[in-house]
Amino acid sequence: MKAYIACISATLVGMKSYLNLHPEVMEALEFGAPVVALESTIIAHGMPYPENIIMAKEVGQIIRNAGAVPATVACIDGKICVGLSDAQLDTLANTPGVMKVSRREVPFALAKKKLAATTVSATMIGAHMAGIRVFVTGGIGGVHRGWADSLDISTDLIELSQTPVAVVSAGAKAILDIPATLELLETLGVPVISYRSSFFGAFYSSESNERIEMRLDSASEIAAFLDVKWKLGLQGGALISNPIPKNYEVPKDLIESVIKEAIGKAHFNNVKGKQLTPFLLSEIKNVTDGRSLEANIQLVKNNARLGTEIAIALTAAHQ
Ligand code: PSU
Ligand code: MN
Repeated sequence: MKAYIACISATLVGMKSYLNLHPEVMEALEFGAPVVALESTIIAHGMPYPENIIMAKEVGQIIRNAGAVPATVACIDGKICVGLSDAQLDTLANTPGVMKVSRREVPFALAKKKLAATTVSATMIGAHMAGIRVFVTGGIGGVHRGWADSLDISTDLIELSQTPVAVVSAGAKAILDIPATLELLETLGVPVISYRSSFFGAFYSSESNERIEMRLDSASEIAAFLDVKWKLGLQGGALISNPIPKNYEVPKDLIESVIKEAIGKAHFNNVKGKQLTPFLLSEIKNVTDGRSLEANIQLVKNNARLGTEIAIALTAAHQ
């Protein structure tokens, strides 16, 4: 028993030596105040400069105004940093060649002291190590169209099945095979909660064609759901689909032809693996004359508002 405890605490000490909490985040967590995690891939690879840094700062402000502490996650100087300074956000936003890390690359980025942006999976890992239970992104990665040939399935889905963090997302990116993404989430036992809609969000558009059974209409109901799931000891997180507000959406038919064209261009240029998602997002932005980028920014802000409400409701439930 003693050896077992020594082993566990050695693991914790080891883990903590790679974790760097921003003092504001540490203080909030110590006092049980609400904290909302944010990812950095969306900054370094998901949007161009300077829209990316403007978005990052505005989203942080939205979370603060609503009563929580924002904690962007990234790998910097050999640490998983949870909560970044403005200078660190600036560096991530405008340094060329920032690495994109998901679960498997995190140890490489730390051991080699790379400047690395965390995807949904790596951000969930950082959030969980810090003790944060709510994480806001734009749209999770999922099963790519043509998966039967490429086997390109984002590790975000596997992470959701094993790491206890709730991820607020505008459904899944429309560039994906959405029905297949939902099937795999079901197989993996990941709850998909739909906020104020009976349909799964399609990122740029508020509704995909996929119905969601578990609809909840308030942040407190979502917090209650999460509380039950975690009290039952059921492993993993949950995906909260929060549709983009209708006034900012790009209609499904319009975006679909743009997506098909972008996927064709990716094939032609042999763009694959982790380069594929950033390539498609940037192509779609160019073809829509920035309309898709504006939608992306607005949906992240919308997710930040809901994520903060959930984080507050969760801390209230635990007091
Ligand atoms: N949400 C956005 N833009 C993004 C992403 C999410 O609005 O760029 C990122 C997330 O980091 C997600 C990644 O984990 O896209 C998916 O990458 P891949 O398809 O290579 O797994
Ligand atoms: Mn992939």
